[in-house]
Amino acid sequence: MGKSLVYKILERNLLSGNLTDGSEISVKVNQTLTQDSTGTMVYLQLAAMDIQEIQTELSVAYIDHNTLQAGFENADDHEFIKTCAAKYGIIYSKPGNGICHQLHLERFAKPGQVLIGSDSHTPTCGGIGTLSIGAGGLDVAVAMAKGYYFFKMPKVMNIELVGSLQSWVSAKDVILYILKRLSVKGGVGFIIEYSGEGIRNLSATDRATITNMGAELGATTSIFPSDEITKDFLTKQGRSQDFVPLTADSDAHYDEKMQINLDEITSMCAMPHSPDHVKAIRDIEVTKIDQVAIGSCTNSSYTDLMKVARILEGKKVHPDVSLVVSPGSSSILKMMSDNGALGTLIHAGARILEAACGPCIGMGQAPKSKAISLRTFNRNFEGRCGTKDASVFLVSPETAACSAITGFITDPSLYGEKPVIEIPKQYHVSNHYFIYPSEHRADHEIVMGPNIKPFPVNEPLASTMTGKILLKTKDNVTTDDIIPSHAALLPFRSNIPELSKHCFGTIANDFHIVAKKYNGGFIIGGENYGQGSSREHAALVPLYLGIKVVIAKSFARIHKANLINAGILPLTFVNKKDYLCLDELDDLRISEVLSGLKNHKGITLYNKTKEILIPLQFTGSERDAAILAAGGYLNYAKQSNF
Ligand code: MIC
Ligand code: SF4
Repeated sequence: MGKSLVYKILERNLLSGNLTDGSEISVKVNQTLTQDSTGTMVYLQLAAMDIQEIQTELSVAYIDHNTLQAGFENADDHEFIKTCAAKYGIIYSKPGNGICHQLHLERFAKPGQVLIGSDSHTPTCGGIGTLSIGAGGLDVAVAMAKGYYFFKMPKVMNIELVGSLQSWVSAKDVILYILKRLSVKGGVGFIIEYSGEGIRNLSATDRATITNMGAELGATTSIFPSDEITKDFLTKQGRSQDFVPLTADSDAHYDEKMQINLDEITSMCAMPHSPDHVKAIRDIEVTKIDQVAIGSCTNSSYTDLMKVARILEGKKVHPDVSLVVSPGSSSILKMMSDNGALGTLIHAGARILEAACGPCIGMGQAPKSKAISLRTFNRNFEGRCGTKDASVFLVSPETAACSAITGFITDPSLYGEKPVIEIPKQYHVSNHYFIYPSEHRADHEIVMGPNIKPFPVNEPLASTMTGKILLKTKDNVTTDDIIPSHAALLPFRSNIPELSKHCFGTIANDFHIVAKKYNGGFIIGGENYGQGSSREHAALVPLYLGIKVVIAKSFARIHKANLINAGILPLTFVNKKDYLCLDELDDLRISEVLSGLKNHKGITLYNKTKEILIPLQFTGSERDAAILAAGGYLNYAKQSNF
């Protein structure tokens, strides 16, 4: 039996364990990336590890999420990250340079390497054959400090793409179509590997759009082979030397297989408030729109934005629509400024934003109350745009641009001739926004402004834990629900005490008050608890508020790892229907926790209020159990020297 592409890369980087489904492995990490909203925590943790310099071949600290300097807080965070980068030997990407995933794809990612990033959309670089995984901040700090990453070997799913895309249909429609078929849980426990003759019709950035939104499927990562198209992209970025050809063997073994005929896909739209709530645009009723936002790590490449400019050429944005465009990188912005496309967008009435995440993470451009906002982004969770009662629809750049002109959600195929884009022979490449580390690292002092507060560190796990249920949630609770991210809160990503006042703010306003009143306690979750982002604040803030245990029907991968790293016990129901036997403010007790974890015996929950016993289980590795017993990864690291 031949090897999959995933198997080949992991085999080359394997440090411990074996590559069978479900076993814990550790791999050598070649590259890491961080961005500012998770980065401050990563660098506080890295500093706590007391290292001299990083062990990875290349690490980059991007500033892209929070570039709006409405107070001193963000500037403090940026300076802190910049000085850490200089001290430890990390490349620093200044604000304005662009979105981490787009920039990393353009400048640094290499086919066949392993990249770990403190952002859930790190798999974007899978578009050029990099095995790129989104992880919690502490995992990324450890990857930099020690050069390795531990995770549970996922299953590998092969998606074979056949046929070719219809006119006006693009990569975004492909991934929305896959989300419709598989749902936000469909990729959980899998790495998705694409193959088939259909991939020949997808550019490197098209492929990156698809791997980017593999995060929304819940997949560990997604990857495309590295072929002539990859080579062409790298060559145009001035990096032909980074190309290596990489494909799966023709008789490769996969745990699951699926075939998708690209010809069958039409323009798609993810309806509010979930990326898998997908419909074909032709099946949606005529919907008038208020805002169109184009950009984000999903759709901000040169080709995406050039398509938009061509569609808007000689046209005018509808009077009732606000169109905002944020390029993925400063290079794209420069090329569009040089070739006149920027002028075309401005002439049509678009608002041009900085090359950054911007509206995707609610940093500005919150739409008006009850607005209908059409976005080329990857997430449309309730309230994420900054306006609680707004409805966000996710679409392709083609659909977004045509709709901006007509003023309602428009199937682009009804619009006329598809624009033809000329790809330049060479992309603009500039180093002016990067600061490369110097030789004299020891001379650098880390600067910590008043916005940077210490992060909470847990205590070793107690064998008996008691407390009340402080909150019971429904299925698919997102990290945005646990710790909302918007313009008012993002400046406090390095300030856990301040952030804690907003924990679960969108679903239980007074959660932090209740948590303080009862001195912490338990949270009960439904399926896929903690889906969405990699932000470890969704574990650190509950830790700060005294949460000891989260019991759910199932957990999202990165969030579960973040809970373990924080020393919060993630348990699941043996019988999911027992979820119904727990109510808010019930008094709970679990005992013999340590032996239960160690021997995989299971843990029994006693609901004192209802006088019933409920069987629970812990589904982590032995190493996870040891981390929990020590009270989180940092304590564990001190005890065991990792
Ligand atoms: C997001 O898209 O929600 C973010 C902001 O990029 C997050 C990281 C974070 O919460 O800081 C992600 O996706 O991991
Ligand atoms: Fe930035 Fe949005 Fe991408 Fe997150 S999903 S990295 S906020 S552009």
